[in-house]
Amino acid sequence: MTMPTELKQELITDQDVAFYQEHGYHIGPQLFNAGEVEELRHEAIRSLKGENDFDCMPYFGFSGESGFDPDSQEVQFAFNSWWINAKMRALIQSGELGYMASRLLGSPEIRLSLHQVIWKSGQAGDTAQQEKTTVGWHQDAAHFTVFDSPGYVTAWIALQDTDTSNGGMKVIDGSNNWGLIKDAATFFNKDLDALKEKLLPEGKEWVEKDLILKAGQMSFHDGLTIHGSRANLSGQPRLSLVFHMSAQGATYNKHGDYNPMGVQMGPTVKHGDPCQDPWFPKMWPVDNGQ
Ligand SMILES: O=C(O)CCC(=O)C(=O)O
Repeated sequence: MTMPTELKQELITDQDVAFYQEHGYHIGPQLFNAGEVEELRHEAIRSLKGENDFDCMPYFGFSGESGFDPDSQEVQFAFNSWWINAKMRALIQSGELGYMASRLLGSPEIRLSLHQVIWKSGQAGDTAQQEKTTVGWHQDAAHFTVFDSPGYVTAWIALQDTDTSNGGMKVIDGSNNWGLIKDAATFFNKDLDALKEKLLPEGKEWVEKDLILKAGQMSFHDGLTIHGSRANLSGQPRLSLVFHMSAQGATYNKHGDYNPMGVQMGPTVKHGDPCQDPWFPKMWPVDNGQ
């Protein structure tokens, strides 16, 4: 796909890239209008239910296995719904996400590592129930050690206005420059205070930034940026699309921690094999376009 220079400049500027490198996050454009957000919500919910546009089976780990329950007070996921959903595939191939990721990571090629639909329920309940939707402070790269990658960036697309009232994302300013922290694969640990104590390196400052987004807008955070989110107390679900993308050169790491993403490489994978199509689709350049 060829993307006109004006469109590229509209999507992301040199200042945005410099900010990202220093702070570890970027508030991106509102790429989708109200009608498109409605469509994406519809397709996201179809994905959570395991509804299939193609002949393959859903990637394991989607809520449909136990039945998507909109009233559940647990966070619910559809992992790699691009396998089964035409709209999610189109997003991966559209070029915009991949282009912005290539600028942020300074990488000529970008591949998808993992895609998630995340449903964070918003039912009021007792405090213990509400805290079930807390996402622990973690680094994405710590969850992805099954690969050796020069870098990761995650695009997080809000499918409703999102702020602290509905459990919006928070990042720790500048933590992208603290390196890979030991035992930081802590998405499912809900004790935010204990995690802060564990993950904060000596001599560093913990500054939380809220990623406040309009419906259809996206944020980006680096694979090394510590991030998490508090409970959704809004009474309405918080729905988002997440694309974890890798810089050029990611390979399988047999010494990494178990992750179903590694299983995608198949039973004959060898240490050092490249992550490639079809499991890790190229998001930039698209059709050799620049
Ligand atoms: O949606 C959330 O609250 C957390 C998502 C997350 O950890 C991520 O996008 O990397």
